[in-house]
Amino acid sequence: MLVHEHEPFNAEPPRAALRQGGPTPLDTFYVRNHGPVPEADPATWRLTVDGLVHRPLELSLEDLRTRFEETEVEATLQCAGNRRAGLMEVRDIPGEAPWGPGATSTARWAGVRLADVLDAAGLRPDAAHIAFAAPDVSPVADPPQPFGGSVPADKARSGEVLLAWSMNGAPLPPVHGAPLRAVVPGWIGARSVKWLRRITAQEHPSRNWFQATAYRLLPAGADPGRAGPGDGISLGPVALNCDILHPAPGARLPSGPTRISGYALAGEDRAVARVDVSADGGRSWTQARLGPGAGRWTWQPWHTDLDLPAGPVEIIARAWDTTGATQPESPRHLWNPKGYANNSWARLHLTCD
Ligand SMILES: Nc1nc2c(c(=O)[nH]1)N[C@H]1C(S)=C(S)[C@@H](COP(=O)(O)O)O[C@H]1N2
Ligand SMILES: [Mo]
Repeated sequence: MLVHEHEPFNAEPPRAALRQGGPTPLDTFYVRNHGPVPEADPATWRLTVDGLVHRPLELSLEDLRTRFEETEVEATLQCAGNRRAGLMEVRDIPGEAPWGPGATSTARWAGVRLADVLDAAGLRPDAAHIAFAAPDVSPVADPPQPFGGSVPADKARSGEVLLAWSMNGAPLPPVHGAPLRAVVPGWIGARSVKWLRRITAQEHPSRNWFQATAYRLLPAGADPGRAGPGDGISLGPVALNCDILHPAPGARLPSGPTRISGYALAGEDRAVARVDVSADGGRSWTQARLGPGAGRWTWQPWHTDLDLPAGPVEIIARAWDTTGATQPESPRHLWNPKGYANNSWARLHLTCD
């Protein structure tokens, strides 16, 4: 892992570790923490469901396992800060980690559907948002506060949103949210709240600092130190993205046929329709081969073979989604003061002999 920070722990897998696609091994899955990992005793741990519900609930892990059907969803999580390093090449972003393309990983998550738990609680018609709260107090927040966030009730009631206790068939590791976390496929990782303690149905989106103030797209000229609740654009569904995982950046290779591979991800209700790869600055494009193994909520591995000339080469990749949208060409057009949602074309520089 490439460790960005030890306290709190923040790390991403190197490109080579993500290369095989499919579920990411647990010891390789990226970690994004804003505070210390809270300890929880599974025996005394309780989940509270309250707010605009007819029947507030207090559930133990045993209650969750016995009262609701267990279900599994394979889903990719992607941090809104993924590929921030590309934005930092345009202009520095002080105080934020220079994430490469590895702030994203995929797992088979098992647990119960949030929809089933909300049904048991009886959502009132005025419940428009479902808020998640955790106990990890982050000193980054102003004022310091536990991590939280919300999703619209429609998303919360869709079958893919889980309260998960297992990852790739193993118990959820502490660093990934044990004993229980939300998993919100298709949305920025920040909404998949770890160490979940409380679910609140409410009329308004979460006022937690991590939703009201952070994880928002500010205009390029804004001072992030002065941003307050509601400033900028709230990030929700993941933006269409892709990156190149192989060869490694800066590699020296023999010229000739070369395998280029990577991942693409389309958020929420879109899927990856095509990935184009170019070795001549975008004058000509080759369509990469997609798959196998992409599910409704997972990244799309892709590869192609290009005949590379001798000398310095720039490889470019861009994905298209099922709505016909593609990625923006340059991080210059996307730069924002907190460095979120860099989904510009992937670029890789190589030298061929
Ligand atoms: N309680 C809590 N939940 C959290 C976070 C956090 O710091 N605290 N980080 C969020 C962010 S920004 C991301 S991208 C994902 C990362 O999940 P992972 O560490 O399991 O990869 O968790 C989200 N859930
Ligand atoms: Mo994140």
